[in-house]
Amino acid sequence: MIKLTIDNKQIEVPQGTTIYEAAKQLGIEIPTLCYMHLGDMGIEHKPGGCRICVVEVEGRRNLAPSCNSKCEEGMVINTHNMRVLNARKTVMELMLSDHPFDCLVCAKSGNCDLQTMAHQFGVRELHYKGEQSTYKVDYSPSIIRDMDKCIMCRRCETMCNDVQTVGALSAVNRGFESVVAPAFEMDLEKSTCTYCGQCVAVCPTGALTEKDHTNQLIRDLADPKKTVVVQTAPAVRAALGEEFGMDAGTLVTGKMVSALRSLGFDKVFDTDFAADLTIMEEGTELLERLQKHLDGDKDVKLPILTSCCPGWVNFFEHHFPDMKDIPSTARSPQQMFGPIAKNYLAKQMGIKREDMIVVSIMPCLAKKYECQRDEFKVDGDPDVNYSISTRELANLIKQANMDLSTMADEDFDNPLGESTGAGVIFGATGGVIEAAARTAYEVYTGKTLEKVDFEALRGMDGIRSATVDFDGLPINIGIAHGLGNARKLLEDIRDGKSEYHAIEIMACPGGCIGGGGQPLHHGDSSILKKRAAALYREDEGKAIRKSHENPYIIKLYEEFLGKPCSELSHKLLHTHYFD
Ligand code: HC1
Ligand code: SF4
Repeated sequence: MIKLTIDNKQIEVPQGTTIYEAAKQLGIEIPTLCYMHLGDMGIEHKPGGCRICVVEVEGRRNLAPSCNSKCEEGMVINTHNMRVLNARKTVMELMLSDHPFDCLVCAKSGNCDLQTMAHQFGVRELHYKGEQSTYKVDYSPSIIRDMDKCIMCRRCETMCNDVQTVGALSAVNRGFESVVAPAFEMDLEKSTCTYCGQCVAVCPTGALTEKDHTNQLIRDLADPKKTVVVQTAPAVRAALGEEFGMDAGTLVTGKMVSALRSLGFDKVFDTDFAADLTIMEEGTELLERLQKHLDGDKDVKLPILTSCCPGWVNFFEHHFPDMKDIPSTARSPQQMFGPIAKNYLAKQMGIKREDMIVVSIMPCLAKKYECQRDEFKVDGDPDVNYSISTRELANLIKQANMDLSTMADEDFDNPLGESTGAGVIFGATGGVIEAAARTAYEVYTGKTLEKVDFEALRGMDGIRSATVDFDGLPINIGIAHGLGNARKLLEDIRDGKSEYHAIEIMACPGGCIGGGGQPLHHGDSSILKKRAAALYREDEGKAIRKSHENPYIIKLYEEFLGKPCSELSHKLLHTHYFD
């Protein structure tokens, strides 16, 4: 152990502890723009690049970056004296000398760490005039890259390479020319980017932001000729409240519904309904494949992989194209909702497809891309017109001068608003496969589950596995969240080492609750755990907790689809993948 003094407080820390960490243990927050600690993922990004976290070590000539300087015996450290404050302010001014001044219209304004810190350090004038970077803004269907605003903290690179193992972003060029970009500085859309949005979630400035669809939504809601219906993803309700000062894990389902109705949506529906539908299709596919496998059919491939996460779909299309026949062909709930709304609901409501706008509220940025994929359009008209993130919804509610915390609870509309507990838990890692297990067990065995909670499938470990007993038939289930973890399971399958019958994969750490469009959680896994717990609470409180018992799903099959995996289901609710 090492003894040292920080801001007149004594502390003892293990060898190897950084000054930044030791200060944190004392409750001293040292500002930083590049440091990032993702505890549960075992990732500590401490490049010491931004120099904002410098501290004074008494007896040393130079200030030390606290995030990558180790504590030493007897050190006496000052984290906030005038010498340190002066240095931080100078560093900030130098950073701003090559930063655009469009804060008034910047997508990150109000949420930008650089802006917040410049304000905190009292920067009121700029003493340095330097050369300005002039990169072309890169617009992809989900993410906008404006590298003039990049401060080279390289958090995005760590997220993309170390957590997600995608490798779409890395530092290129040197000195003033250096920038984080896809290989050969190609556009993100042409790279192997999955649009998971995890880089956006950790970017401290406006360099990486989501493609914002709010203005398009405002125009549609203001147009009396359009019928605008909305679906809300499972994970949104567990995080939206954070944008209004509520604690992480506060469920705001009913308040969110009333806010959406007040914003002017004609119908407020639930993606959870479509999640129940996904279970009917995907669960049937799982059982069909399993039965053929048991019958000795060598052509049948197991494990079956869930396919509802578009970041994950992008990942295997780019990185594992040889395995594209393994995932389920079931579309995601977002993309099942669209065709049901435009083919079934529109008819019930007596409106034409082209007059209906389907909007989704998603915790995810990849969903923006997913709904624009050609296979999800009919004569150029998308089944889901566009998707907005949880953060965009929060901003719109604030723009409309509503305070979510004081809103009354309201119920979703029907028929596409009724869901079971199984649909709700889709939003947390392990939830999709637990929902599938509830239905597949009962359909396969013909018995009623005594306990619908499959606790063994829950938790936050990056890779988990459990065996579920289907009345004498052991079903091996794997779960991975975060693409780095998914890669490990996929490599095992490719090497013929996988023992699983079914695997759930979600691109974002934590599943959708940790999506790139959610309120920023700064890598704090306790926030993810609270959001997951909220979804399991909502599941527990539901009268019906198994997808196949949703009365509106039963009716949908009776009135429209016939049966799961029918010809019409295949046409509207299934898809195919690309190399
Ligand atoms: Fe998800 Fe899904 S759970 S992908 O994480 O299958 O985004 O919440 O809506 O489509 O239902 C996201 C969440 C979401 C879909 C569902
Ligand atoms: Fe990498 Fe995901 Fe960002 Fe794409 S969206 S660059 S895959 S972290």
